[in-house]
Amino acid sequence: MEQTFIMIKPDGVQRGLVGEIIGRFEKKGFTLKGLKFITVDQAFAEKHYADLSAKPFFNGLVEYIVSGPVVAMVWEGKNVVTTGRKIIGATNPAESAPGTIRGDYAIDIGRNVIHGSDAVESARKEIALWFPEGIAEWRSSQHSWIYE
Ligand code: DAT
Ligand code: MG
Repeated sequence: MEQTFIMIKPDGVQRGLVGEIIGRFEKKGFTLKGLKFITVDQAFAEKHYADLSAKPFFNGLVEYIVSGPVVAMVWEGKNVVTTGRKIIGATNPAESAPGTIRGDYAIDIGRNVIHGSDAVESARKEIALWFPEGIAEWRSSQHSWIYE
């Protein structure tokens, strides 16, 4: 089953959105496979966002991610990468549809509350980076009520 890496950024934690965000993924029917509350350092944040290192906003982005604790998660389910990105909404909250997390809870692109992997391959890399110890193996008892 497909997995994605979802991270509630420091602003989401500070603003008390952790329960709301986890609830949206949970109620959709996705399965929580890993979760940690963690403050990362600059080198780690730079690794996570390595693909963006040439961007003019990179330093500000790294500074933001290290500015407080984040909630790092692995969610599992059919098409969870693409659907997770839809639940999150467009990168710039000015363009995120209402009903999406960023559309409902964010205004500035540099304070957009949440991260979600953009492809199955980047999800695999991000899960390995954030959860080197591995993740839980379990199957929800609701499985047959969510999947045909
Ligand atoms: P996403 O988080 O939707 O996958 P991304 O991977 O392109 O978007 O960029 C990572 C983060 O960097 C994004 O959530 C917010 C920040 N960012 C992206 N584009 C930006 C820009 N033009 N100005 C400021 N911050 C930006
Ligand atoms: Mg991205």
